[in-house]
Amino acid sequence: MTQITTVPTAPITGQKPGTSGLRKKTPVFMGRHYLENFIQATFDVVGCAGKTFVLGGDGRYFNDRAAQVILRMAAANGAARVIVGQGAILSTPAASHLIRLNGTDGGIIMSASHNPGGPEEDFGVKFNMPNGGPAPESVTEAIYQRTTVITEYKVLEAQDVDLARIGRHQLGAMVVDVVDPVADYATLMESLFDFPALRAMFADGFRMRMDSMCAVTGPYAVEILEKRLGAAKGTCVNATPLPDFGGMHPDPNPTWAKALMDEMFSDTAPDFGAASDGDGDRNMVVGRGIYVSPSDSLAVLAANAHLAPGYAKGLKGVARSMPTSAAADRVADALGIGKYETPTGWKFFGNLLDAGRATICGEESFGTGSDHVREKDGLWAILLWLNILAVRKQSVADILADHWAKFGRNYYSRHDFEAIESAKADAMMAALRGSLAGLPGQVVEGMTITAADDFAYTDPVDASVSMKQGVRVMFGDGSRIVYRLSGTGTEGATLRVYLERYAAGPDGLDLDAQEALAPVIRAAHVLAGIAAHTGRTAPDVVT
Ligand code: VG1
Ligand code: CO
Repeated sequence: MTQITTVPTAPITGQKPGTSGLRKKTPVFMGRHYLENFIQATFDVVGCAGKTFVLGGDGRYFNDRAAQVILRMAAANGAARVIVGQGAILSTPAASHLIRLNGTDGGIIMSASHNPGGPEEDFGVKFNMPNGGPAPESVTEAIYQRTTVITEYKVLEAQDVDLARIGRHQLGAMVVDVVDPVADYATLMESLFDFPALRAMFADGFRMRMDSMCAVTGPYAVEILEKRLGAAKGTCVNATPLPDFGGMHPDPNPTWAKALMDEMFSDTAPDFGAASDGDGDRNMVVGRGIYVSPSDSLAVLAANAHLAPGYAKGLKGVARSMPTSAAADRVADALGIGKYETPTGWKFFGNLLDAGRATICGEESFGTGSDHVREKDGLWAILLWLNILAVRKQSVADILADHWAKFGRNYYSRHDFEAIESAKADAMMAALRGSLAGLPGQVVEGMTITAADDFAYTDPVDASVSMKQGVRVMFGDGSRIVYRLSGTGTEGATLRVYLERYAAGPDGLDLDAQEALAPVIRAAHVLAGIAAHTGRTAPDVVT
């Protein structure tokens, strides 16, 4: 007979989920009662008795042991059934799909996404709702409140479940179904994209490099690209997930995916390059000799999605996070479909997708996705690009040039200033917020400020309000600067400065983004007093 133990505990400060779940240094998560408190608080808020959940993670250090703890706690709290990816592995989009496919009551995803992993790096946990999407602020806030008053948690006294063995297991009265992490997801992709056309393209010699950054998409990419689509062996690199991501920073951007960038800009570059992040929800796409900014990628995907079978009927609407460039808005206007501007974080797209208002969503932070799941989806975006390339039979560079010629170009860049002392970053943001009222009418770098505010969002579906989502400064020529502090970091503060400038064309469409944005970048430093407040004169990461 297995026994349920009730363990006395006390609140641990700081268990407040950020942009995407609770993320902390791994040793913090492994500390006494830390994981247990957060999981019990989650079950207390969302309910557990009689329910079915999905469980999986990106395979980072502590993923396997955390899964066993969560399973024992789910069993002790009366869950009926948990569906777990083999080895406790599921990419975030695959977890979202399994939650929906099986009509479950939600899921727990173990990941700190693009943050490095390992004994001294980052770990994270988040709860996703029955729709497959990240819990909205009302739920994460309730979970946080619960962590501040928790007095006990329940856990089953039992041995580990053998998560290596696919099939049905029993944990006390709870059923544990261990499933292939890839199969259902691959089937979903096959239902959306023209696999025969993609197979033909690869058979014709199309070459690609897919860099999974030693993170979770490796097995998904090998199965779909190499096995089902016939891409050459070796197309997928860094395809074995490692607990510390091979010491890499699994963030698919030009800085951290430098090897891919170097390859794509070399003489031997293949036709197409792509990378994905720790948990598989982000993507970077690169053409031969050309980088595609995520904001442009969203716009190109929106403009061409109808070329893929899953979107042949057209899109209902396009949604982007506020800091993402307005390039997608121009496509929505041209298509005569809805456009939405939400706060940063995928949880804000859920209602729009559920309500059928938006079909495709995207963020400047290398996140794109659609209503096929309720998370952003790295491989989905890569496959949609491949489908578009297969139909249009043009290079990435030509597709971008055509797009800019038609819609104009929103030059865009994000500058990150990492590991700033929190007090200094907070002081800078406070001063900036205090200065907003006086900004309109001022001229900086020859550009007149027309509006300045702190972005607030009212959800058009449930009317929930989210305040203080980022400071925006808008200029008469359509340029824009956005400032916000990251909500996913685990060390100090990261200041994100988002820079945008519109060029209508036909001239001036092929400048280097940093050059085109130079006056906006200078204005951003002047207006916020970045150096005076933080001592930083140059960003750590430029995307
Ligand atoms: C960042 C990105 C945001 C993204 C979030 C989660 O958040 O800016 O767009 O949704 O990460 O992505 P922040 O608060 O650090 O700016 V993932 O792939 O880490 O789940
Ligand atoms: Co991610």
